[in-house]
Amino acid sequence: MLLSAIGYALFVASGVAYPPLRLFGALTQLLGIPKLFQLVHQVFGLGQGGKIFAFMGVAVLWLGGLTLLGSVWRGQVAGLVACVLTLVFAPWPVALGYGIAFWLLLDALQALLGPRVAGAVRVPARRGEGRVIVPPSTDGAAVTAAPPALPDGTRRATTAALAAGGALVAGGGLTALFRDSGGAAASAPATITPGGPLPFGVTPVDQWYYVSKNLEAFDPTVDGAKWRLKVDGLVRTPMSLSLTDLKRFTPVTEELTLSCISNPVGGPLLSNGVWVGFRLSELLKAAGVQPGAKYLLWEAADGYTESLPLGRALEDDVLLVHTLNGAPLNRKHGFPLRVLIPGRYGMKQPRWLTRISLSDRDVPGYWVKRGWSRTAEVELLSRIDEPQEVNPNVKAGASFVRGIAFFGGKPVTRVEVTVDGGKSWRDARLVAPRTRYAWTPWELPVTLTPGSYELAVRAYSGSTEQKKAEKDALPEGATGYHHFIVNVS
Ligand SMILES: Nc1nc2c(c(=O)[nH]1)N[C@H]1C(S)=C(S)[C@@H](COP(=O)(O)O)O[C@H]1N2
Ligand SMILES: [Mo]
Repeated sequence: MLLSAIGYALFVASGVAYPPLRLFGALTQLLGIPKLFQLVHQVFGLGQGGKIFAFMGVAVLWLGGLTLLGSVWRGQVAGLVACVLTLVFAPWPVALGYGIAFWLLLDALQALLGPRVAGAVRVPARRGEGRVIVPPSTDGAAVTAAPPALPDGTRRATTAALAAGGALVAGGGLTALFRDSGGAAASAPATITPGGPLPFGVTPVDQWYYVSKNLEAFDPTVDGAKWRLKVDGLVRTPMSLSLTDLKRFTPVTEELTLSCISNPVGGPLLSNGVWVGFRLSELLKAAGVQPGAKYLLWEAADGYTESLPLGRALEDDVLLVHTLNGAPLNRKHGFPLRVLIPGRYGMKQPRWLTRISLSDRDVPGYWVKRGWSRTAEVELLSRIDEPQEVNPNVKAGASFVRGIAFFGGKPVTRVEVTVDGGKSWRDARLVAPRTRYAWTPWELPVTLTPGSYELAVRAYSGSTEQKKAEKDALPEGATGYHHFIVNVS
């Protein structure tokens, strides 16, 4: 426990690798594997649930593992084992440091517990011999549980350590859960009372969807005064820009919808906002692109990486933004600077941006390495928001079917709705989006008499039809029609 706390302090203070977080990183890497990803999302839903579970698992493994080690072996041996185990997911100096620290701490602890217990410290060796008479299938945990071998002091110390560890993990989990319930509420689609106000305009910041590779508590907190944006690689003038330096670029305001590639059909992981920032092309012009540069590589304060072909990066619509809906970006959504690339899913657009580097070759980004799309181009989508899929019991009477459609930077030109499971389709009325990058709201007045109706929606962009084939989000983004049954009474 103490060691974990010191290790964590070291990590926060000076960025020394923290084994539990490394382990968590390895685990999320595993969670990116398609099958596991689907499974976790089936069990935990779309929110941060799976990640919290993984993190709690890691905390239990780490604290429980150390406690177990400490109770089975004495100082040196336990330190050695801890070191070897830590080596699996942390660099060797860190593992060695943890091994030695663990050994010293254990010895100190055992000395502190007094002579009676110090005697008990020898017990593990005896238990080691005793293991011969233990059935071969019995592992270390069972051995620890064998009461006669453990004098009271050790048992009490072990129990206390386990209890403290458990309490800490439970506490951490609970805070994480509370944070998450806030986040989940925030990412749910805005509630619609039939005939009431619609979420068709700009999504308020506190209702913006949130997705992060990090547990929310570990999202970076950037100090605006110390923050710098580095521009380097194949540029003529490498730069290091402060927040005030950014003011020299021409301000641009844009309404733009952002959508997560892992959003399922009809899902809540997209929001619409008004952003203020400046054009990336203006910054690149100031830095001067060297011949040979082919890719732009992004880096963010949380270690997130992404890349973009330079040709796309130089187009006028790629923005670096610092303001959402009239206020500076908050921590959650990327303070102080984030990237906007119309037509691509959120994963292509780092928050907490720290570095732009021009390169002659592509380096696959964080999620690309984990099996997600390299280009992440937004699929044409449409969603029914009223009636709500989660609350499909509707009172009879004059009503509307309403929703949104979206195709990145391309216009939505037609939306069709069916209330009879696809036997007949009707044109919905499109509400003109304020900019070409924002979602297109639509509505269809319908009068539903009591009965059961199968609703579905599909959108068009010119001659491009929304894909009907139902595909999971991984790896290229979900496709298929949003459809569900409503009961009218
Ligand atoms: N630095 C960083 N940027 C990131 C991510 C991240 O984990 N770290 N997640 C990406 C993903 S997958 C999405 S969908 C969007 C989500 O942005 P939001 O939570 O502000 O809506 O941020 C993107 N940018
Ligand atoms: Mo995402």
